[in-house]
Amino acid sequence: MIALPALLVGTTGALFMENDALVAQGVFKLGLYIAEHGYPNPQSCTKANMSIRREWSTFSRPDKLHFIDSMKCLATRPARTPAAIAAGAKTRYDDFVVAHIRQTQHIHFSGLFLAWHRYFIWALEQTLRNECGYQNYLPYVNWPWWTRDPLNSPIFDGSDTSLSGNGVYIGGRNASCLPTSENCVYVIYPGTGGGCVTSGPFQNWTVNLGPIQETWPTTASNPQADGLGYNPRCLTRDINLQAIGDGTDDLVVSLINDAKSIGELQNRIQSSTNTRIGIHGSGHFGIGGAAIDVYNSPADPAFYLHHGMIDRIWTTWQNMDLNNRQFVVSDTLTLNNVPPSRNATLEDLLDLEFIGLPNITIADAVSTVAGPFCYLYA
Ligand SMILES: *[C@@H]1O[C@H](CO)[C@@H](O)[C@H](O)[C@H]1NC(C)=O
Ligand SMILES: *[C@@H]1O[C@H](CO)[C@@H](O)[C@H](O)[C@H]1NC(C)=O
Ligand SMILES: *[C@@H]1O[C@H](CO)[C@@H](O)[C@H](O)[C@H]1NC(C)=O
Ligand SMILES: *[C@@H]1O[C@H](CO)[C@@H](O)[C@H](O)[C@H]1NC(C)=O
Ligand SMILES: *[C@@H]1O[C@H](CO)[C@@H](O)[C@H](O)[C@H]1NC(C)=O
Ligand SMILES: [Cu+2]
Repeated sequence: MIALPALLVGTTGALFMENDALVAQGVFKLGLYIAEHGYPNPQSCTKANMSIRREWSTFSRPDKLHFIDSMKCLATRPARTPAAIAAGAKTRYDDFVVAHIRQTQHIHFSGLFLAWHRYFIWALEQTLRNECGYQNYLPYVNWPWWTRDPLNSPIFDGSDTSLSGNGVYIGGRNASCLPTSENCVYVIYPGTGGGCVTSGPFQNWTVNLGPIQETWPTTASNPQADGLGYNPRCLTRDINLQAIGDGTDDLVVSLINDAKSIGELQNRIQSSTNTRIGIHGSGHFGIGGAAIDVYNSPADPAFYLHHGMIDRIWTTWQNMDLNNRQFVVSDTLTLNNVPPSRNATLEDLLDLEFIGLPNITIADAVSTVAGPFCYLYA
C-alpha cells in the first residue's frame, strides 16, 4: 500500500480541529484508492512529485516572506492582457483579476464554480513558481482556526509576515442584506475597518481594476462600466468578525460530512441562511473591502488563501468517496442560472484567458492527483 499519509507527518501546525481530522482521513482514503487502482495518471503525478499545500501559520518565516515577495513580483511584471481587452490590466497579477472579472457571471453559483477556481488558484501557484522564482506551494487559510480573533491571526495581524492587516476604520455605515436588499436572507453589519490597508507587506499594494460591487465611500468608480478600465487605488479591507465568526469548524465539518451530492456541496458552500453566511461568503465578507466584490475580489492577495480553503473542502469531500464524487457536475453555466443556460457537463472548458494556460475540461480538474494537478492538503 502507498502510504500517502506519511507525506503529511510533521506538517500540522499548533492547531488541529475536527476539519483537519477529516482532511487526514480523506488523504488516507485516497491512499487506499491509489493502492487499489494505481495513480490515475502516473506519467504526470505520483508520490514522488506530489506537493502539499499547508496553512499559512505553519509556513516558516522565510517561506512566508518568499510567498509575499513572489506575489509582489507578479505585480511588477507586465500584463499579457491586451489593453483593448482591459485598459486597466497593467501587471501580470492583473491578468488573473481580469480573467475572474470577465467570467464572474459564469464561474459563481454555477456548475463551473469549484473546478474553475481550482484551476485558477493552481495557475497562480504555478505562475509564482515559473515566473517569480517561488519554490513552495500555495498556502491556504483554515478559517475555523481564526474565527475568534482574526485580527491577531498570522495572516491578518499586520506584521511583516502577514498578508497585511485591516483597513482604516470608517464609521457611519449601515448594515446590508444578502443576497440583496429586496431578498434579505442574512443581515451583515459593517466590519472593523472599511478603508485602506496601512500595515504589513501589502500597505502599498495597488488595485488597478474595478470596483464593480464594492461601494465603500473611499472607492473611486471605474472609468468603464465593466470595471476593466484603469482605476489605481489602495487595497481596502474591513475585517468583519460577524462574517468570519460564521466560518466555524462545525460548519466545515458538516459540509464535508453531510453534503450528499456535488450540487448540495457547492450550493451550501456558497449560500447564506438566516443564521450562517456559508464558508465562501464568510471568507469574502470576513476580509471585506475589495474582497466582497465578487468580480474584483482576486485583487486582494488573501483571495488565493481563502479559495485554497474552499478547494481543500471540495478535495476532502471527494476523497471520502472517490468512486462517486469525482466525475460529477451540477447546475448550469450561468450565475444562479440567470440568464437561463444549459446544464454544465464534464466536457465544459475552464478558460484562464491571458493567464496563458491551456483550456482544460471540468473532467480534467476533478482530481488533485491526476495531472495537471498533483497536490494534497495538509
Ligand atoms: C511528475 O513527474 C513526472 C515524471 O517525471 C513528470 O512527467 C510530471 O510532469 C511531474 N508532475 C509534476 C506536477 O511535477
Ligand atoms: C443609512 O440609512 C439611513 C436610513 O435609511 C440613511 O438615511 C443613510 O443615508 C444611510 N447611510 C449610509 C452611509 O448609507
Ligand atoms: C510603502 O511605501 C512607503 C513610501 O514609499 C515606503 O516607505 C514603505 O517602505 C513601503 N512599505 C512597504 C511594506 O512596501
Ligand atoms: C439539468 O439538471 C437538472 C438537475 O439535475 C435536471 O433536472 C434537468 O433535467 C437537466 N436539464 C437538462 C436539459 O438536461
Ligand atoms: C479556450 O476556449 C475558448 C472558447 O471557449 C477560446 O476562445 C480560447 O481561445 C481558448 N483558449 C486557449 C488557450 O486555447
Ligand atoms: Cu470567484
